[in-house]
Amino acid sequence: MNNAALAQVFANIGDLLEIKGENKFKIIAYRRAAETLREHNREVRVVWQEGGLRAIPGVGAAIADKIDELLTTGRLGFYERLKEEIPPGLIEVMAVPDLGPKKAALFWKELDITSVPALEAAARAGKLRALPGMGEKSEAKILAGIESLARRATGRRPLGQAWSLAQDMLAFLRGLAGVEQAEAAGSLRRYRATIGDLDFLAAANAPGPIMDAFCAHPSVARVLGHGPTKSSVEFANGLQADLRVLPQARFGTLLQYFTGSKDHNVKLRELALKQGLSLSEHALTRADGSEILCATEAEVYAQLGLDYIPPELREDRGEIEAAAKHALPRLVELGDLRSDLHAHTTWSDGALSIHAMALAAQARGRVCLAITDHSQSLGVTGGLTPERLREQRLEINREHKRLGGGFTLLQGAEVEIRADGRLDYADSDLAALDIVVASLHTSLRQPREQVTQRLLNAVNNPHVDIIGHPTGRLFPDREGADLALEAVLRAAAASGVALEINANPARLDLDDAPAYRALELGCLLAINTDAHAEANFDLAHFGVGIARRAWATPDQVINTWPLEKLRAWLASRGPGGAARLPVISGAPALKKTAAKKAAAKKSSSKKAAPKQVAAKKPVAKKAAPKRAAGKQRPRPA
Ligand code: DGT
Ligand code: CA
Ligand code: CA
Ligand code: ZN
Repeated sequence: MNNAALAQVFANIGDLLEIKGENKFKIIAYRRAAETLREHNREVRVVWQEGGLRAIPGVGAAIADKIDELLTTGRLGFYERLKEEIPPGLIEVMAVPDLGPKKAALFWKELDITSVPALEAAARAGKLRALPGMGEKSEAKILAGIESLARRATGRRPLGQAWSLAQDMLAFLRGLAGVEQAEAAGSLRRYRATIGDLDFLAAANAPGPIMDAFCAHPSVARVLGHGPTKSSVEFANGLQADLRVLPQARFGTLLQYFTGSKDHNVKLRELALKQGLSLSEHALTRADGSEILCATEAEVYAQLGLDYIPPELREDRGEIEAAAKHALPRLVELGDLRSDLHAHTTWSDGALSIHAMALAAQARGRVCLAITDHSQSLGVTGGLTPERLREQRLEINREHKRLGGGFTLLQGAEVEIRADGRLDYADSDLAALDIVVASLHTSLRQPREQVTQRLLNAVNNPHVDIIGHPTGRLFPDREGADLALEAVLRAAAASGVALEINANPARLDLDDAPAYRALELGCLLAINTDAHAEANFDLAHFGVGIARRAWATPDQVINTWPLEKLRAWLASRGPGGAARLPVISGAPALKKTAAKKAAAKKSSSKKAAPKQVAAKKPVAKKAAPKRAAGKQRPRPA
């Protein structure tokens, strides 16, 4: 069993327990284990053989025993018994968008529905609408959900699902005798949020043995084609992969060609033709048939008179024109990230203490972490009441001191944008926080106008600094809210709120296109991991990849800012922001200013309607975070 298969068992257990109505902490523990196993950067089987299961974060005794049983016997008694109790087909039923465990259990108990086809038949026959809490509308929604499920089944995989498989295979290829270089190309290298198939490339003089080894790899379920320089395989999870091998001297053109995108390649080939060169994966060929070999991609682009174009930009959105004019932006890089401004701890649904999360962020080179646990109305996550929030502040201040001067802990919250459009905390509570992330998690299926208005309320609330995962989409089975995104982006540009690119590959939200548009309109971005466990901090590169696809430069991403700049920006926000005092540097977890608090007190008698707050918001002069670079960048085609 590979990591993905192991993870799936625990995810399924979580789902089955939820249908059963088990204790939520137990359910969270299994889901967390599933996530940890899926993201773990080593093969769990190998870790198990070394006897190191318990050292994997989030793997306690109960989970370790179950992994041991699975890897020893290929089965898990606990899981088998659970499947006898709860029909496993309900897991698929739950995968229908907007169908939770409660509905799945209801359909099962009332109508004996244990599969998606049975559910579809019942919906078409109009049998669901009579059940408690159901109606014609919800029945129609379920049919639409089943349809979108079918579309996805044939379609693309989330990047995160393909990533670890790709890394395993790359390590394997790089370890083969005769392989001088191996890379994963295609959409994965370009950091598209979803992946059609994997494309592996290797540099070697004798391709035969490499093809054989690739096709015989233990995670390969089926060989679709096995040729002299090209093979195609399918993995157990249905994902397919191609491998191509050419000598090292030709690796540059090979890598360029199979990184794509197709549109980028077509335009590049046209450019080559204008210069009398034909571009293929083998070489650049002159009219007389002589070849120019390129061992690196940089040589390919240089031969055509272009600056090197990073893979994330290769979508024919103006990057070739910009490269010709030496006007490509300096894209944000992983190493630019100084802070992570969205993370959870055991205070709500995270796996680790504040201290442990701070150390984990610090170990990855961050100098600042915002603790943003969930707010009170999100019951399943153990969201914090205002009282608990105030208690948490004491611990954050303590931990901040304990960490010494080199690392800053901020107290924030991921405040729920409730179904009624109000935020989940009173303004006075928000004002006491260093940073506020506002997110949608519930009622995502509200009509467009209503759900858009909720987001606008948050964007316009002067206490909100970041909109978390703005559309709320979740791979593989929850589409984002039906937002009037352009209106939201424009409002964000006006209010100065930053829009998150949530780096978790289950989200990648905003995605590249809306993030590009956001930057065009003058918005700021935040790249956050939304970490719930130590390993989640390693997901930051996914968010950076999406930001790079959006042509983001470091100054447009608030996480790259030096701490003083970030603090000044945070301080400049909020009611009366422009009037606030300078921040005292080196102070423990900063509090929002007295000015901000006073304004909050004035405006809020217990959760004032957000629209009123918005209307009162002064047109505060923002700390000029705005983009010069972005405005100069070439426009997309
Ligand atoms: P995917 O797999 O759908 O997520 O997207 P890609 O970009 O990985 O596409 P894929 O796997 O079909 O092909 C890999 C790259 O190979 C693609 O980005 C560009 C190149 N390529 C494939 N087909 C063509 C083609 O017909 N013409 C040109 N110029 N390039 C192609
Ligand atoms: Ca591909
Ligand atoms: Ca392919
Ligand atoms: Zn979160």
